[in-house]
Amino acid sequence: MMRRYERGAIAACMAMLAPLAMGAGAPDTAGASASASGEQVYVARLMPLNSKVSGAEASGEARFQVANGKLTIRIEMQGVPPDIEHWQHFHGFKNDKAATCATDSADVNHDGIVDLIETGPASGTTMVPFNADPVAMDIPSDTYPKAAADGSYRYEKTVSLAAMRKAFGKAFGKPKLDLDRRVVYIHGVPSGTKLPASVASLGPIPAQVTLPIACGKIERVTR
Ligand SMILES: [Cu+2]
Repeated sequence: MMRRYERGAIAACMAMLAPLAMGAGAPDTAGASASASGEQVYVARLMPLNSKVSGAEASGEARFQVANGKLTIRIEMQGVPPDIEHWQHFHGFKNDKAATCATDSADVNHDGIVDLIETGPASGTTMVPFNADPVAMDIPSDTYPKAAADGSYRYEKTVSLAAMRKAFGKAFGKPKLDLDRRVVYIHGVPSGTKLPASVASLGPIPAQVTLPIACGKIERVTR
């Protein structure tokens, strides 16, 4: 008697909940490609830019792993100007526009160099720094990685995803990082590098520091 009553009640409940469950199913489906742990991986393959100026064919990979409430950023570069610090960030747009890497055609003043400002139309603005403390969102800092004498470096940092989203939201109006709409830029040629006066930079920062030397579009990797 009791058992039958319970079964009936459960069936009625399920019938009532069915439309709700279907409605709630949509976001679940969208996240279905993530693995059981909820891990998401994004990769950007970095290709050289301005190699005529840098004298280096900078290339490498940036990898972003989202898992267990953390974001781990790993960047490995080769062929970059050695023994100097290299600014590195993801760049993007505040709206939903997807950023792409600037190409030679972005050199609108035809000085033979695609400077940071000229990357803007394709790549948007400088967003998150990959330095000692990405969450602090301090773009001008001296805590970016320094390349070894062989022109390589490796960077790895794990941050709280919640803290990163909060800082990002404060700076750009919404907390979603939207990694697959961003590009990664590596910057920097030696301070003594002669550049035309037409090469623009970020405020008072020397153009040698912000000169883009590699770029890669971040893409979601299906696992
Ligand atoms: Cu940058």
